[in-house]
Amino acid sequence: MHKTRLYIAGAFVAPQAQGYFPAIDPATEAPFAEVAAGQAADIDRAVRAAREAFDTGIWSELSGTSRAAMLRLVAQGLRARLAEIAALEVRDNGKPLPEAEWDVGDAAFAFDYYADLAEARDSDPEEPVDVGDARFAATIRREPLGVVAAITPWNFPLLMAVWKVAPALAAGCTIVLKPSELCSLSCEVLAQIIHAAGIPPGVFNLVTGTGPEAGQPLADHPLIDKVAFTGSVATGRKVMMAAAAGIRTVALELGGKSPFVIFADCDLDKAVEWILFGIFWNKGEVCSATSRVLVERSLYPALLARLQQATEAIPIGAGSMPGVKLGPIVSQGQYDKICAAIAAGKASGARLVTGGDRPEGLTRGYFLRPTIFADVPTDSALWREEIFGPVVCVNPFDTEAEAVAEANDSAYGLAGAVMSDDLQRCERVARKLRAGIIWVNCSQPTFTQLPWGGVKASGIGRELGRAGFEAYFETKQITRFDSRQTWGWYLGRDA
Ligand code: TXE
Repeated sequence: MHKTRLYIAGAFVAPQAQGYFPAIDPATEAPFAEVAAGQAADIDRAVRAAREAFDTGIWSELSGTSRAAMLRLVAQGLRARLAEIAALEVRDNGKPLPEAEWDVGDAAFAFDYYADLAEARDSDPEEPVDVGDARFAATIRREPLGVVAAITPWNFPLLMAVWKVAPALAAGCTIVLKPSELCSLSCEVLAQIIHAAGIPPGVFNLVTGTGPEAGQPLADHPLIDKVAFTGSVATGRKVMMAAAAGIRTVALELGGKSPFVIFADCDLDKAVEWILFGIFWNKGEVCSATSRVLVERSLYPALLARLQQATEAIPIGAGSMPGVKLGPIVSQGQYDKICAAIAAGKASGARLVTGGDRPEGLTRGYFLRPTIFADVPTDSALWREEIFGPVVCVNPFDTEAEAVAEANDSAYGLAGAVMSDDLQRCERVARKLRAGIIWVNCSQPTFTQLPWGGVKASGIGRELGRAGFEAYFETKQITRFDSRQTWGWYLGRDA
């Protein structure tokens, strides 16, 4: 069985304590690899390697163009191994193969995109600022902020890592990546590709391991400058507390319970298509999933009927099987968590329209039928808390104002979607929804060029786009006094 390695200071190494845990295929419940269980000592070595690589300037002082050339090699490496990585991701996470292929393609594109931004920065490193006093020449410089700790989740194991690694490396930072213990394997391949691209030792480091044993020591490490985290609110809070102790920059991408407002004037099939994609792609293990659907009352019965029929027709099975649109849940733990949420939902008085149990014939693997609840009490956990699985809540509304108020009545604010043939109405609602990401007449399409992140409990900061690049810089002002001039406050003008 394959045993993964850590990647520290340019070398693939075993964890110091020689510990391993199994990688489980969620479609069969069988172990298929042994994952290196990095611990505090490994984290310390990796952070020190990243610190040294940053401080010596072997990466941060290269031109953006030189960094870009290597990042483009990483993009090429990902494309060359796309089929292999996608298959690995399916085995580790359970997602349908075409969705895993999108992830790898998007990851490669992100390296190319941030290579372009690194290159563009070369021609524009400093911004002159007129301070209104001719004796001074001032500029603003953007400098790479230092050593980054990236702690990432299991739902898009490669892609969520790349959303941090690509812009951080493009900016000139060095990084220690700690992926989720549930899905670590694609990040080992990423390390191999980064190594082959010639990125200097210590610039990128990978330490796999559990949250408490590897994640927490990484978040706590005094030599890091920033923690970039994607995961649960509870762990995000711990990461932020660690950052507070060390006064370090923190970026958090946490969960959501995103609303999708559907008006009665829209095409029924288009609405159903986007509701399905909004909650069932990637098994609903998506932070931006539109898991609360609000439907204008006159369309509500017809929409529910069509949605039920289409949901019951979704092909379920191992992600590697052709035609499958819903794979197994990532792990036993996540499966149990979703089943508990469904049981609590039933007890809350919500109406179970379809799903909520194991599909017939699939006795092994963490398979769950796609689930619809209707008439959900809005004070229930089912309506308010993230489930992170293929479970959607659907409720009716009467007026636009009521829909907006209901949509915004959430602790979260990651995403929101609106659908109507009245585009002016869509624009109105888009502006009123309190979230970082709004989709009009669709749900979920995600572009590397656009900023990604949320408000309220959904997090702090933005990834992707230009904002996701700027997030890895610090701002420095340089104020230059004309030495031919005299300041003259203490020594007098003629001194
Ligand atoms: O998340 P954790 P889990 C939500 C989703 C899911 C729930 C639990 O609702 O059901 O979180 O998932 C690392 N110090 N999301 O338990 O624990 C951990 O090893 C430092 C939403 O997997 O947040 C992993 O690498 N790190 C989400 C990462 O944190 C720690 C994606 C995320 O794991 C740590 C995933 C600690 N003390 C889950 N403890 C999204 N926003 O997309 C754990 N980790």
